[in-house]
Amino acid sequence: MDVVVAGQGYVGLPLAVRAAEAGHRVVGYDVDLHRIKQLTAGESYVEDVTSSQLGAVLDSGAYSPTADAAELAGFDIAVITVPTPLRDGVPDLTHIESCARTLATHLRPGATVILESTTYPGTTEELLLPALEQTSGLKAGVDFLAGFSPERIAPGSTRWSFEGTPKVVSGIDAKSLDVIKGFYDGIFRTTVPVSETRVAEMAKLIENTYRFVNISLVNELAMLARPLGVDIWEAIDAAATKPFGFTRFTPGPGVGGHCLPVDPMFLSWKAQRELGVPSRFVELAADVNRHMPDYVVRRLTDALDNRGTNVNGARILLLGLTYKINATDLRESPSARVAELLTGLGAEVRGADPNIAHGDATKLNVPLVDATAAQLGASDAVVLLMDHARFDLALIEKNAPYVLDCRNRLSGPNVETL
Ligand code: SAJ
Repeated sequence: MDVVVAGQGYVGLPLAVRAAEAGHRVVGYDVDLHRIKQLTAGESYVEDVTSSQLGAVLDSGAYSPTADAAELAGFDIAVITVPTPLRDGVPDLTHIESCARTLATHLRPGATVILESTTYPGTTEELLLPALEQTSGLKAGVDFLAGFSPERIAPGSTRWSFEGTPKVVSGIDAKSLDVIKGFYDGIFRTTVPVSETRVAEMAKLIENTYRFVNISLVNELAMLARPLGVDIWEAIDAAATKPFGFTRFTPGPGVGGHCLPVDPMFLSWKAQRELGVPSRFVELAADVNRHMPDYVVRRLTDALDNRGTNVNGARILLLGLTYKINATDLRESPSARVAELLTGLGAEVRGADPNIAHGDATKLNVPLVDATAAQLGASDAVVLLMDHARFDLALIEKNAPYVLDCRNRLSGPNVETL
């Protein structure tokens, strides 16, 4: 079939390439001209798609990237995988709306539109369909089909492959579900049909809200355990030996990324708007997670005080600036807030992260250095925020005068854990 995947990011590009490999003729549409230039040159910027995979579907003609909306004409299936960020705590669905209107100019009777972008329950029915109908003059469920299928990309995951991750699918009616399930059955090993689109929209939010709330729980327990004289890390490891009814989460310097800090807020925003009450769990979890950088800085200033060093003027080295271990993404990374707070207290802050290019650190306003013995030894304190595999942990233990270890990876008289 003729397939359009609108949005060629970490969700859209893997889907477009897998659909091309499954035999579809795929147009990868994105408004970012630089991305289209890279894709046309066979350069993948997404962990889950190698440049050789991209090159193969480009060479076969099965996949063609474009920023020209005219090339969307004639699609049988269009999948929307555009960002849905929060703007001042409010879901920003403008990318979905503008993409839907662009697709609608080429929407033909019998075609199908699928939304994958994470959003609040009701978006497909309340926003996507009207945008498609108003611009095309066609009627959903009569002239064209539609549905929602949440993305479940775990960037860089070695355990779950793209096609090996079960895919929840839904349609606005039985015919839509049938066509949408058939499309994904050709790409994913398992599809999970549900009765309506808002169930699929809600399933995605449940997945990530569950994770967000439980991370905030262990973060709060970490802050309580220390004054109670309990090693929270050992206690969590012991709890994790329970083979049922428990999932292991670990404390950290905060919750970053473009999924977890965002997705649960869609739920709370929708509940507040529709029901007049927010989700208290989500609001509390957000408060706890949002303040973990403050807790890290408080622990650090206490440690410096105990060593007779004033945080004002102290040389602090932050290790691991991305939002999660072994990631390259800086979005919503807690390191930015930690650096901002320490700088505000007069500390001289530097950062080290082998996963990011020195040019990327400008977003953090933190000078980047390498985690060498000299840099470690020249610091008054070191904070291990993300325990990237590329860090030499023994070198850190040996050379840092003091380390606040937010990941429980180090040991020694100069090491304290979160
Ligand atoms: N974090 C903790 N403690 C934990 C787990 C995570 O502090 O026990 C922090 C991480 O350091 C990071 C943030 O939470 O700052 C998010 O980490 P994450 O492991 O959830 O990674 P993400 O944001 O890439 O989440 C994505 C999600 N996938 C999708 O939304 C499709 C999530 O549902 C996946 O479970 C996760 O990937 C994954 O498992 O890789």
